[in-house]
Amino acid sequence: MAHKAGFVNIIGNPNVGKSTLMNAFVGEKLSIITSKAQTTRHRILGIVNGDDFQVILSDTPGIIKPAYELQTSMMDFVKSAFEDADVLLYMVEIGEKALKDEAFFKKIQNSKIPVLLLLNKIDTSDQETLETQMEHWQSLLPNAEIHPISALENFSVKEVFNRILELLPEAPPYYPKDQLTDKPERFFVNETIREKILLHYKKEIPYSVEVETEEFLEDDDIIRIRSVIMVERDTQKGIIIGHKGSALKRVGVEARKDLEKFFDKQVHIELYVKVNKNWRSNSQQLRRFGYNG
Ligand SMILES: Nc1nc2c(ncn2[C@@H]2O[C@H](COP(=O)(O)OP(=O)(O)OP(=O)(O)O)[C@@H](O)[C@H]2O)c(=O)[nH]1
Ligand SMILES: [Mg+2]
Repeated sequence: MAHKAGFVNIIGNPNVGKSTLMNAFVGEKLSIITSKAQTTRHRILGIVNGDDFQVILSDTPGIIKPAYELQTSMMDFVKSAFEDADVLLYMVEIGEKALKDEAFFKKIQNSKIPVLLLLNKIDTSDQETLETQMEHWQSLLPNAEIHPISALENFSVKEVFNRILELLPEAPPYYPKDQLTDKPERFFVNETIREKILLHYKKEIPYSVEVETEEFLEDDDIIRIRSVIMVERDTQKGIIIGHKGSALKRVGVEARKDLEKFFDKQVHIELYVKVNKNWRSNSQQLRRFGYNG
């Protein structure tokens, strides 16, 4: 059989379950997941390899109207996902009406490539709501193929994957067949730490944080990691650290446990907190953290 390969890019509003779906396809926790919007800030590749196929999935940030430069860069990642897609996975969740950004929605409506509309979180819905929602989306996007799924419960994920394989063009693999992602190890360290911050801190704190791993030393039996948690203001630094360092300690312990699973090795983490004033609006800093800036 001929070899098939291509880019399958997942886009949609914040918090609809894009990262959950990518992880379900890949079978690894490549993307962090939380119940907060704007969890994903990058375009992250997850590659699923088979003897006669290579599906290159892209998880992307949820679509928003940018208010500061970091968010502009996040939306540039979404734009790039429109440009190279062979198949577009437009994810919505039950109850949602339309994409908040008109321009992006028009792009989906006018898409020349196949669009699969994934109606996610159907585990939270009844049959009647589901049918109404399917009609609603079919009328908005007559060219899209609608698939009701639950990324969390792994419902219909396999069926969608098989449909993707049918739609992919014949092509040789773009990446080595043992490659799982385009991101380096340090990226997953940064993201795991950021996930714990999203989970345990409130209000603007998670959105003011970036993580940078300064040291990643791998021995035969242990990985030694030193990472810096960057905040925008002095007051945020105190909040991150917490009473006698207890809050920061919790972040470290939980991140270590996840990373030990991810790397299948013992992990030691040292965490520091630094103030990096207004990094979210500083092009130079953003580039340093892997955004376009
Ligand atoms: N009930 C239910 N919850 C889901 C499902 N898929 C994802 N979730 C939950 O929805 C929340 C958001 O999931 P994510 O995968 O982080 O969503 P996302 O679209 O990547 O979010 P951003 O990166 O912020 O744009 C998490 O709490 C998930 O557990 C689903 O099929 N059913
Ligand atoms: Mg995400």
